[in-house]
Amino acid sequence: MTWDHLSFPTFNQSCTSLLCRHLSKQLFQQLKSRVTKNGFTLAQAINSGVVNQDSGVGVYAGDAESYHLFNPLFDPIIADYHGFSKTDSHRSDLDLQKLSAPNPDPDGQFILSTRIRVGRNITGLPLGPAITKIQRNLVESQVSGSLRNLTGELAGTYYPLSGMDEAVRSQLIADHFLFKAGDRFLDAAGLNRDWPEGRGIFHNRDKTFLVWVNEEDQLRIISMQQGGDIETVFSRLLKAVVEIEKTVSFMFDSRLGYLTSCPTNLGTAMRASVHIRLPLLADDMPIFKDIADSYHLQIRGIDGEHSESKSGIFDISNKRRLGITEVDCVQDMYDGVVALISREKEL
Ligand code: ADP
Ligand code: CIR
Repeated sequence: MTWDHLSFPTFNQSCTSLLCRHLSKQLFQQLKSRVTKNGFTLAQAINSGVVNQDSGVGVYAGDAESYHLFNPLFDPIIADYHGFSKTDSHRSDLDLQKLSAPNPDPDGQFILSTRIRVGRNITGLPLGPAITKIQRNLVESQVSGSLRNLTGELAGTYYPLSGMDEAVRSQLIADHFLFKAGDRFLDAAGLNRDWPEGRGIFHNRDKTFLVWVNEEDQLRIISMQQGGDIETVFSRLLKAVVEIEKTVSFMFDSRLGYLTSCPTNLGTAMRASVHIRLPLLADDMPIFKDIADSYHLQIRGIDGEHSESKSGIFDISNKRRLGITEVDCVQDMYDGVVALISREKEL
């Protein structure tokens, strides 16, 4: 679906995105002429959700200013997704001691792997949808330079996507370490411009600590490993974030927390997930979805967002990221996973 960017877009009857639910004709008229200092417009912010009518959300920010200039649209979407109202404020808590998440599956019957990531973007630059090629390349050199100083378990190597061997790239994606190319949601948001230049992946020897550079956010800092040892994965991530923040300053807003290109990632920008085998719940999706909703979980497929589940294996993660702390994000995921495992055992 294409549109002229000037007139109110048409939404299909079947569209359920937060964009189509919150963008009225009147709001479109009110916001359509606004432009941020980086030249980002309403049309660019909503293009992904207009072009991809199966979007769940459908909007992206081009810079920190977008969240203020277009707030009559962003605020209700943020409130809807995170349950975060205009008067709420964000709070960070990285204290591992406050997390209670012993391995929910010590026998390895259900959980295949655990992954926790945060998104980060550099202070003073546009976000990915509005960044220039020169700025993106600058991010890559600054971040890869900073990562080079990491030591011990976090020490690793940066691999640019440009010139990466195709077999190596495909294997990294298949093993769930690297982002895919050509995502149509990101594409319509302007996030795939100049691909693959400026993009890459850093990882340590064991691929338990990884950083994606210039994908949906400028950095995705990731800790992951096989099995269900959530506390070790969280602890490694915290260590990495603290180290990286010593040399790079990240965009942070007192109300919205860490700023990210997609409003679903605001706040902590944290997604804590397990890959988990739940074949019996998979056959009873209404119950599965009910438990997921009551524990604020999101169900994704095995290859990440917008993918399908295979062999009864799902990606289960915290849905809320804003207005709750990092510890709460992981606790949401843990509590929900314990409930899912208990139900799977009953079935
Ligand atoms: P993001 O987590 O950055 O929002 P995706 O949903 O696209 O993005 O997931 C990125 C990759 O991480 C995908 O390959 C996905 O399968 C993988 N992944 C997510 N959670 C886990 C997990 N718990 N174990 C292993 N791989 C995972
Ligand atoms: C969509 O709207 O479906 C995509 N732009 C992705 C939204 C982010 N996903 C999510 O629910 N956390």
